[in-house]
Amino acid sequence: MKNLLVTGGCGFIGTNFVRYLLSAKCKKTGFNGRIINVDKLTYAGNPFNLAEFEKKYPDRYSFVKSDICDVKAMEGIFDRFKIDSICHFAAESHVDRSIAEPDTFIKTNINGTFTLLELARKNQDRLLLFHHVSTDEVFGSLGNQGFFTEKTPYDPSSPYSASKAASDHLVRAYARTYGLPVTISNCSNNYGPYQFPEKLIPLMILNSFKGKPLPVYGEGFNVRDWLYVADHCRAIFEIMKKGKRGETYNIGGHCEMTNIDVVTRICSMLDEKIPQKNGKPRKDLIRFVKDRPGHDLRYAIDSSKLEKELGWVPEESFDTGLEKTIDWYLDNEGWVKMVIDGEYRKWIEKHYEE
Ligand code: NAD
Ligand code: TDX
Repeated sequence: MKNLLVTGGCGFIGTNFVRYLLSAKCKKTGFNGRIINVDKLTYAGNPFNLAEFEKKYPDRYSFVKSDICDVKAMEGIFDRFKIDSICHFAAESHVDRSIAEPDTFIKTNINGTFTLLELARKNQDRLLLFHHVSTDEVFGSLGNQGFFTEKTPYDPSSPYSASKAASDHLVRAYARTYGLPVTISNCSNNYGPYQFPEKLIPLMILNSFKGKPLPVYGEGFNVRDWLYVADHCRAIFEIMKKGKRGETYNIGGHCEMTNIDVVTRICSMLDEKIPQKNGKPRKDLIRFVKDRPGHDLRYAIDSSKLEKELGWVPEESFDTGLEKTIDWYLDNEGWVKMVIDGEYRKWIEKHYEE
């Protein structure tokens, strides 16, 4: 992989992935190619996350602001950078937004993936890999028992998960029909640094830190299988290097928790670190609010294929990962202010108008 196109690299997982590949730790993995990060910079994309790398590694990292749905622009990028491999993160990713306004989910997640697949097909002579980053939400909801395996039938519940399911099907179809070298990963809920504070864990960390209400949907009994983002990034790169072409791999942390347990754990960790001035426990801030429509009850991943075939196991437990995450949000007030105020958006408009 000499010229790796990373889409959506200014979002949460994409940022962590690029940082992982360019970090000293990753030297061991043998990646010494160039990363071309293409991101539209939606509300969820922050170019400052990786800005330092443009200066630090001008030969190894380039950023291009572009919409993956823009065929002409993407064609130019494939030609200019001689793209030979792709790791596709770019997506609209928030379930609640997909319920309120599904339109962009269909455009980016389905049409955007289609655009990339077509360009990959046109450049197939030099294409080594198209890795598609997807989610466990494509499988729909589990009852109280069982796990999602790679063979579980798709049964998506939200416009978001339906759009991701459609993109997974397209990727698989391009492998079968055109022989495109693809791998797909379906991962459970991620948490960690740089996650936009609309998602459960960063929202609860920041609200509880400020003494604001903590909105828990329904009764808080829905279960998610949490994975620290660095473990996800490592899994993706292992699959890219060693995964069998045409195959799907589930990625999960063996870490099922009810939402109410997650929120309570965040409250108690923060109470231990920085007690509230009024002396009250932060769990008193929890408010049970109207449930999400079509709210999947439970997700749980069986990642034994990845573990057995590629030797990957998660390094972080929920407690160690959560502690790192809380510390990151407390230590990075500037980043939090920047994304909440949206101040940097003015900079983006000015900078990219030229
Ligand atoms: P995110 O919302 O934080 O980041 C998405 C990035 O994509 C942003 O930088 C955004 O600007 C960019 N983007 C959006 N539309 C674009 C377009 N049309 N063209 C170019 N760039 C565009 O999302 P995330 O949480 O980092 O998720 C990344 C990928 O991982 C997604 O495909 C998501 O479905 C998948 N995933 C996420 C999780 C999770 O828990 N967050 C779990 C499993 C899989
Ligand atoms: O305020 C909240 N209160 C609440 O109870 C929010 C934001 C969420 N929730 C619940 C809904 C879910 O059961 O917490 C759980 C997690 O919610 P999100 O953080 O919105 O994540 P989820 O809907 O599970 O989807 C996430 O994981 C899979 C990512 O957003 C997806 O991109 C990924 O594919």
